[in-house]
Amino acid sequence: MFEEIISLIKKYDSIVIFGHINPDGDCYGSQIGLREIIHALYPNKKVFITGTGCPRFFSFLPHMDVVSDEVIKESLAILVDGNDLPRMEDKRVFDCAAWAKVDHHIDTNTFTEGPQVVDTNANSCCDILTGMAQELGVDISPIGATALLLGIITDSARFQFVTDYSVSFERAKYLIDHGADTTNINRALAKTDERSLKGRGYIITHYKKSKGGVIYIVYSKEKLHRLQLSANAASNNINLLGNIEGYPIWCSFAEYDDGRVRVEIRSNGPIIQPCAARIGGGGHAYASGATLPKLDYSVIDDVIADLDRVLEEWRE
Ligand SMILES: [Mn+2]
Repeated sequence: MFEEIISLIKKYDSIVIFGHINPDGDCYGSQIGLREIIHALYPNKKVFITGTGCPRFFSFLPHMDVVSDEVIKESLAILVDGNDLPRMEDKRVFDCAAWAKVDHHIDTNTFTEGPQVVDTNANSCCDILTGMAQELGVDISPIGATALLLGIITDSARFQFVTDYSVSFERAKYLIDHGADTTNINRALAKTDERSLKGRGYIITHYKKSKGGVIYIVYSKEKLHRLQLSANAASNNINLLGNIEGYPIWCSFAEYDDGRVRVEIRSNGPIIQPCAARIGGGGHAYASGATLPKLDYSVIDDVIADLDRVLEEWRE
């Protein structure tokens, strides 16, 4: 499964691992985990991770690297947890010498630059990379094991989705046997503060319901400033609107300081990925996102109307 990527890795002394826009635990964990796998196989290769990563885990996992433009140009780029070059956070991914990809998102078949391993049945990209370590007989380091377990735990929201976790649990056991630090992962994930508590209070008391029964919330940047919340932090509260009986679709719209709007859509009923694709986004069947160019309430009404329609068809 990984032969083509491995033979490409062999050809390059320098490798840069790219993660997606709005990096999450799976993206950041995949970057570190893959670097540890490559280091275990080829100790002399230089492997860098680029982007902002997830600072909340920096107390026990590595910081991101500063990579010069010169290094980028001579490096193999490996994309993790994102389906194509434009999805990557560090846009210098376009300047690399060659490309490969490992991902678990719905594949749009637009990535044609090099070998790829895509498994849309995998619960996380870290699941796939753990399978890679096992298949190649890698003795993964405790840092790599912790990073990969972080992605398995966060992308499954701590194994709470309705899906088959049997393979993930086997992989998690392999990682724990290799020294994954579950205590620090759980402490970092449990940590909160008063500001985020107030943010959660806001969404629970201010969400709206569409005619068709879609639950949603819109955050203007003025509102976010008053709440002292970033658009990303607000978007990450989306699942507080989830699993309310009778409301299988929930979504949020959060305006960034630069005026663009982050859209997150979730479902435990109809498949909503095509709705996200229609506004230029994508993701998974039941968890997708997009970015709108500006806060336009008529566009938001259109998105909600589209979701209402999907919901109505599903109910029939
Ligand atoms: Mn992921």
